Amino acid sequence: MTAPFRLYGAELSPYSVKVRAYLGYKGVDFEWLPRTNARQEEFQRYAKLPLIPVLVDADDNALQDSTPIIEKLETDFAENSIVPEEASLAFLSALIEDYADEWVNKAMFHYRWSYPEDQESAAKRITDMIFDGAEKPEGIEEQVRIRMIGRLYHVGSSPETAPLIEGSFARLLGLLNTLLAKRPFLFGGRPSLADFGLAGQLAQLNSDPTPGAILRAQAPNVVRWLERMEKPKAEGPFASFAEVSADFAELLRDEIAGAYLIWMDANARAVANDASGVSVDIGGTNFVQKPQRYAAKAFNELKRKRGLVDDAALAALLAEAGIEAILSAAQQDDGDAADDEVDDEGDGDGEE
Ligand SMILES: N[C@@H](CCC(=O)N[C@@H](CS)C(=O)NCC(=O)O)C(=O)O
Repeated sequence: MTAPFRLYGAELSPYSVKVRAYLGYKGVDFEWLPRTNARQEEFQRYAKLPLIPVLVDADDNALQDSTPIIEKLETDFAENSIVPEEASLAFLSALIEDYADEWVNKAMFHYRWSYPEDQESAAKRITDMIFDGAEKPEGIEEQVRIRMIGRLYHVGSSPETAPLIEGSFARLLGLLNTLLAKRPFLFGGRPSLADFGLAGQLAQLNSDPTPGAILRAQAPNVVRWLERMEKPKAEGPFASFAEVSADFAELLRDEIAGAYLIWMDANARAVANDASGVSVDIGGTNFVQKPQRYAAKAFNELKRKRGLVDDAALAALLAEAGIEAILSAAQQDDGDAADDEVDDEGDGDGEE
């Protein structure tokens, strides 16, 4: 792909903000284009699916989905790589990024659309962006609010699952706050793919009233890291796997094996069986939601990446956390079912 780029996105879209921070870090020339009503036709010309972000290059090639966008740019712009050279650390980074995209996103969507103060704040900011100074139609904020509340089921948020989702968020914050007291970024002196994925989601949570107050009260190191992640700069090299792996043991066991991968596995099975819902026990909570094809595809991609790394220390860390068991027992690739599917997409934030 060739610079300069145009990035269609939104301030309230975690995946858009993730790609924007990444482009800034790589120092490539790009223009940030909020998806306003006025730009809708232009946006639709490039978007295969009605989702942001969309990245368009100087030759009018368009790319969608934040992870493949970043992976493609990494091959074209190798300097300041966000992928640690050690394959074991690179796998941890990819795993944590996917956890952010597919699981932390549930907390983001849950807080934004479950509590009145958060709903009102997000509905106002989204419609401010869409109408971009033009007069808003009567009742439009309320329409957005109602529409997004109706989509809580798509991510599995309900009064029954709220304690699980909120507990998961609190646990993540505690672990990250400890980790980021030691280093500027997750894996050392420079940001990795995992930093960009997590910061994309957590910056949204920080901007919403209810989870933002929790972040500021309980995780000051995370708040400072989020500020760094808006325009990240390399401050030193990546650490080695041996230096940092123990710091991730709890996150891998309690969050990644204990919640996210249980859900990813159940979701992949539901998608393969064409089931109408996913229902799975996560730590004593019955977690129910609409199957998501994109997450099933991401799960296959994760298994593929795991299969590429032959490293005894990584295998030991993942086995100890209970991750190897889930990844190896998980069912076979069901192909590229997610391509061209839109029915389960678009629950990343609340854009109209
Ligand atoms: N897997 C995609 C997810 C993109 C996504 O869900 N985008 C949301 C905003 S964050 C969206 O465009 N939703 C459409 C809508 O709300 O109209 C990625 O990584 O980029």
